This record gives sequence, structure tokens and C-alpha cells, in this order.
Amino acid sequence: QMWRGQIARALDAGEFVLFYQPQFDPVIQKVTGVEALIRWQHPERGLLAPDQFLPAIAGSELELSFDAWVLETALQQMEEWHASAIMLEVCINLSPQSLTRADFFDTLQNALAAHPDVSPALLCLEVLESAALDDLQAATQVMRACRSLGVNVALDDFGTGYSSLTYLRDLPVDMVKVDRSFVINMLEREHDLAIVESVVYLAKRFNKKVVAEGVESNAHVKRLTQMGCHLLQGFGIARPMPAKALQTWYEHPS
Ligand code: G
Ligand code: G
Ligand code: MN
Ligand code: NA
Repeated sequence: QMWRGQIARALDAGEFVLFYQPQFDPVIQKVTGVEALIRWQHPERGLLAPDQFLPAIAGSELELSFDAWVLETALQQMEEWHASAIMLEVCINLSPQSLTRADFFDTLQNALAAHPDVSPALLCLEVLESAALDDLQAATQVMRACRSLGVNVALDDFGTGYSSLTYLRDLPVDMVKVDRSFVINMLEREHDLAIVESVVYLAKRFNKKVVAEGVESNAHVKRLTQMGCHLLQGFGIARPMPAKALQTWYEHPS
């Protein structure tokens, strides 16, 4: 069991890193964006995945510090990539509570102001529908405020929560991410395929960008491209990787 104190200390000690997983546009055959995924480079335990430490801080003030750190780190990375003419959209994951807190808007505005060379249009905030579920009105307001700064908002893990269609209809989001649990087995399970096809169709009817996660094979790429899915993300494209590796991979795709 990780204690919050340990995690807070590790954040101060700079032990967290962002990995980046490419998002591939099958029409232009190019990677146009990445999702930032946090990892803990623990001095004794090695590289830890988010599910090994994020649950321990869920709902706490410390979780808000992580959101701010992720935002700042992503913007610094974008600035660095821009200097190498790498103009990738960067999607970050926000904790559910940030979405319903008015002060997240100030955090975002200040962070963007500190990085004037980064285009807000290249930043995307991934939020869970469960976050909106807590307080739909507050979430809608925070999303609108964030979008007024020019950043994009994506509904993450779509299809796994409750009342998904209401959220798709009512929430001011630019993008929908089809949860990987539907995508992974869609080539073997007719019902999973039906869900993926329906979500892609609906998202497009709502004029939203649609991203499939869990794209594990070339067969997935082919089927999702036929469906008209805008962006593909998964091990079949590339695994999440450190910033340096991402840049090398992007400049010299294998
Ligand atoms: O990277 P991985 O597949 O292990 O991520 C597992 C879960 O952790 C995913 O649901 C992802 O959304 C979440 N996650 C990854 N990075 C972050 C982050 O920086 N902040 C938050 N709040 N969640 C994250
Ligand atoms: O919940 P969220 O979508 O943010 O989670 C992203 C997580 O999914 C990351 O931890 C990443 O490692 C994982 N992931 C990314 N691509 C694949 C994939 O193709 N298959 C599986 N099983 N997991 C994936
Ligand atoms: Mn995500
Ligand atoms: Na997701």
C-alpha cells in the first residue's frame, strides 16, 4: 500500500514521468497526436503504472497537484517539440474532480499564459463521463470555460459509464474516445463490433472527432479505417513511450 505521503514526496522529488502514445490518422497515414500517460519511476520498484498509485490519491488535494503537474509537464514538452517542428496534439488525462472545480480553469489559463508559444488548439483534455456525472452543470461550465481558451475536450473511455448517449448529446466535447474494452475484441465478437460501429457513427453525426483505443493489430486498423474512425490509438500503432523515444519514432517510423 502506497501512502499519500510517499507519493507527495515522489512528486517533489521529480520521480514521475509522462509517456506518450501515438494517435494515427489513417486517411493521411500520419501520427497527428499523442496521449500523455503518467508513470512513476520508483527508485526501488522500477516503473509503476498509474493504477498502482493513482487510486491512493483519488479525490484528494494531492490529485489536483498531479493534474497541475501533468498539465505543466505536457506544455513544457510541447514547447520542446515545437522547437523541433513537431506539432503534435497532446491529450492529457484529468482527474474527475478537476472537471467540477472552477479553479481548474485558473490553473489552465495560468499554465497556457506561461507557455505562449504553445497553441491551445494542440492541447486536449481527456475527461471521464463519470466525472461529469458527479455534477453535470459544473462539469459543463468548466468544459465550456476551457474550450473558450481554445483547448479541446475529449470524452474518455466512452461507453463504459452510465447514460452515455445523454452525455454525448449534452456535454460540450470535441472528441470521443471509444473505450478499448470494445475495440480489443471487436474482430471476434459481433456485439463489440456493433458497439464500436455505433459509437463511431454517432460521434460523427454529432460532428465530433472519434478515436479508437485498444487498436492492437493491423486487422483493427483496417476495419476501423473502413468505418471512418478519425484516429487510431493502441499497441498495433505503438506503445506508450518516453518523450525522447517518441520523437525518434516519429521522425524515423520503423
Ligand atoms: O497508461 P495506462 O494504460 O496504464 O493508464 C491506466 C489508466 O490511468 C488509464 O485509465 C488512464 O486514463 C489513467 N491515467 C494515465 N495517466 C494519467 C494521468 O496523468 N492522470 C490521470 N488522472 N489519469 C491517468
Ligand atoms: O483509460 P485510458 O484510455 O486513458 O487508458 C490508456 C491506457 O490503455 C494506457 O495505460 C495504455 O497503456 C493502455 N493501452 C493503450 N493501448 C492499448 C492496447 O492496444 N491494448 C491494451 N490492452 N491497452 C492499451
Ligand atoms: Mn485517456
Ligand atoms: Na480511454
